[in-house]
Amino acid sequence: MHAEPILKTSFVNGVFVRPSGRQDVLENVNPSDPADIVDRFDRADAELTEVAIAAARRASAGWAASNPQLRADILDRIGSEILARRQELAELLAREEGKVVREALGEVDRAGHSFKFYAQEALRAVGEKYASVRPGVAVDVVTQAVGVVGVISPWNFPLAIPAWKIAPALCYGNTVVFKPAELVPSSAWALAEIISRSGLPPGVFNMLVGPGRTVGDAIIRSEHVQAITFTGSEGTGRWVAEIAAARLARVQLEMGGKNPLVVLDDADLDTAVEAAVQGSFYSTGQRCTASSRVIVTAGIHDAFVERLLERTRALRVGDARDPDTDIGPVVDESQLRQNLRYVGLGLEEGARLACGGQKLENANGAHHFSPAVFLDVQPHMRVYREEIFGPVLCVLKVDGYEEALAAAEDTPFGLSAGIVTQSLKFAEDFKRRSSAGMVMVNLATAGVDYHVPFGGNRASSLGPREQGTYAKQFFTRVKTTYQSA
Ligand code: UN1
Repeated sequence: MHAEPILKTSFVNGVFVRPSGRQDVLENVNPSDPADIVDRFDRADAELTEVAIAAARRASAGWAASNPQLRADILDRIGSEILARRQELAELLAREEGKVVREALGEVDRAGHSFKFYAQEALRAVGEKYASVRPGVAVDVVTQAVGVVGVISPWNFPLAIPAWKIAPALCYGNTVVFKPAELVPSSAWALAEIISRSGLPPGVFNMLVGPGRTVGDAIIRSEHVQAITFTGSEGTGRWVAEIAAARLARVQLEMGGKNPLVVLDDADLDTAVEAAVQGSFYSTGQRCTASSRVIVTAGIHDAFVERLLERTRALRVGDARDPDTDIGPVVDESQLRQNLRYVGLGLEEGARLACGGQKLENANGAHHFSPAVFLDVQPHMRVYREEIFGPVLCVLKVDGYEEALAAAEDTPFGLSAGIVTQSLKFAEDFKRRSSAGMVMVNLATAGVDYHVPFGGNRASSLGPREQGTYAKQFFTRVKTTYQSA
């Protein structure tokens, strides 16, 4: 039995708006238990989005000129409350997204720490002074807020990705119109509620729960939104970029990956298996940083595969809130269908399904899917080349390091790449020659720090890096001033 939840709404101009009465209700379903409705939301529409954008616009000049101590205090307060409520927020996150609570706790911490990092950054507004080539002239270079920033975030990190976009946006003096993914509005609402009590002036932060085709579309097309930071699929990213480019708005896109993990003959077997299992299957493989291509040299291939299969078969798939669960449910039915379609495709292409890849029957109707390992994979196969966004790992057997590196590089993506080796020579060479934005040695391809640049190349990312001090490149613009004495 689940109680009928109240109707939640969007946050615009400093208040949670009254329900519209339009009866356009979004039900947030728990993927571990589809009968459990986490929350019900009154969907925002394009009109409310315009109201939010107008509020953000009005608040823009005041916030850009605000005292850095005020910004630091507010961001710190938000971070502190997130960290203080970590257990509760992690359970909510696990309940609406389906990642296990252990991982959700890590995500909540990361969100809290992002706010605290940018609280400090707010106090580090620096400029540069140059000597001019003209006598008697002084040159100053300063950075300033961009204006109104549209934040569009995906369902797989309901709190951390909004945090690492919203915190730097606010830190550098921008105002925000935030649209979370419709699959995970409850963590976003909790974040908005915390932000609503942080002391931010009305209009500086706005959150709209609603569909991409109306709310997202209005944000992307609005001439008053100067910058859009987006994380999601490559297809949607291209759509965002096209519209933004046409009106010359700034964009930052984080999209897909088909990340390689190279395992060399000299690898420590435990490290290799752990990195593969964690990188490929944790978070149900629903991470753009997941390692879905494991490229293994011939000498270690059979031993690695044997241990990998043993470990994979032992993983427990179940309810995200059960402490015994390793892999939570697939987020929804359409993602499950995609996973199953790719498993079918892999078999048609001639790869050998060594374990998993099945929908697991489940009394409560949750979408459980057993982590899959494909062997005898060829580099041209679509199952090996295209992003699936599920726990499906392809093993490619290669002869040696050079062939492994070439295989790792043979992809339209370029987000994360890993290598497991005990050789300093190969580790250094891989770090130098990999064209991925993030390179991992003896670590899983997924799982990153919050205070250093995040992002990739080619079809994975567009625009400046996220996170850390590098985020400033996207969230500020540069002004050069000349003054004659
Ligand atoms: C991580 O692997 O720790 O959408 C972060 C994603 C990424 C975040 C991954 N933007 O999966």
